[in-house]
Amino acid sequence: MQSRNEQLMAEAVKYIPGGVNSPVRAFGSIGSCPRFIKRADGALLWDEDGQEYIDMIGSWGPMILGHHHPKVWEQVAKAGPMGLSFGAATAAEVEMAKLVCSLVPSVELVRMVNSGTEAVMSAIRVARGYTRRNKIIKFTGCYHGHSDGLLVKAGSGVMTAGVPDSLGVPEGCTSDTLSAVYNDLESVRAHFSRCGEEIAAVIVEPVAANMGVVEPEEGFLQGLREICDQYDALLIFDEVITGFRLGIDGAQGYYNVRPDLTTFGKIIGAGMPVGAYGGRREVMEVVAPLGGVYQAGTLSGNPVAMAAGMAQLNWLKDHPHSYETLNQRAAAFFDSIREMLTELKLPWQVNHVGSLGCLFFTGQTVHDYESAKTSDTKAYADYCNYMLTHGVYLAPAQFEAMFLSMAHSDAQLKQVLETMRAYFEQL
Ligand code: HOZ
Repeated sequence: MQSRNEQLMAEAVKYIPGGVNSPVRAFGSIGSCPRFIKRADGALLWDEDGQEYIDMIGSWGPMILGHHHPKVWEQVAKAGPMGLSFGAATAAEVEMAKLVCSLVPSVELVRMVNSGTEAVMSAIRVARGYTRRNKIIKFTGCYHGHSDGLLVKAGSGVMTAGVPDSLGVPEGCTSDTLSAVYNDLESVRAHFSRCGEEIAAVIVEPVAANMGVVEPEEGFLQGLREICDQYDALLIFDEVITGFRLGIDGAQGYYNVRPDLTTFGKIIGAGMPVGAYGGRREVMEVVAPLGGVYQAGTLSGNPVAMAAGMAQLNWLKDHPHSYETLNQRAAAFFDSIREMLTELKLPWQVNHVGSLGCLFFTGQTVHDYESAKTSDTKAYADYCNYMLTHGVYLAPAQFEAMFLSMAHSDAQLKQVLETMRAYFEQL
């Protein structure tokens, strides 16, 4: 007999391409049936079959306080009845912008949008408009959403599906996108030596988290800053994943490097569809209606999304030690996986930065896209299916991260470790 998840998938494929609204959700790379999630609370999820999971994804990052946080929910419940969308200016947007600018020192002006993809697409346009240059550098394996110009050697879903670049993206859209190697400043310098005066910006995930998790090596982010300064190009940090996660001031605070522009994603809306881009006043002043770079959106700064996001950001601001606790707990968790692998003589790699981490099924250290690709994705699929069947909800793809939240208890993390151990021991 089919499970409810299977029944739903059978129905979904009739009406939705591949049955899902985002490819990674299809569970294709692990050869399994998607879990249709019915409800979530704290660090737990329940699917339509009633199976309970410890959630190690957290909606791909934004649920840093866990699901259904009372403070967030209280504000959403207040904002909803006042109106779902006005397509007009609201006090909440002003408050949100003020809050983001006060929390992230490099951001002096900020514009709300509806997703990380939109934020990055807009930030690139701003960088081009400000510098009057066209080329951008991105890093192989870094994912910046699915806008045309950035679907070049993107990581994540594209990497998992084995699609190097997307169909439907005309060459003209990507001809100004140059690829460099993550953690390799020479590969960046080579582009600048060839055509530095044409390069508008370098965009980077300060911690790469869409080819699995890859930490920037010492001096890498600082080196990017120096090269950009040398050539009057802008440095864009895509903090869709790291923003308000590694700390209240994101990766730029964690590594003490100040970008010109920053993009944020769903964490700014506590899981509601929100993104934002912001940066130096002088640069952001090119955005319409102040300047000549057009960017717009009826739903941008949506009142309910702003209420949810502000509740989460205010909570984080009012609990400055919460990051320390989360990062310490995460360090202990990822260290335990490493120790377990050593004890069981398994050669795999654990990469982590703060509450982001991942397990690569490779014996090589992973520091860029090429080394990430040495991971055995079949081994990951087997492991992931075991974990799912035993109540741990992991990303259904090797090249994604685990996201710990402040709602994960020691007992829940211990349970995840015990489930991993049970899997490793039966290999
Ligand atoms: N790599 C994406 C999160 N950064 C996966 C989520 C999705 O594409 O739906």
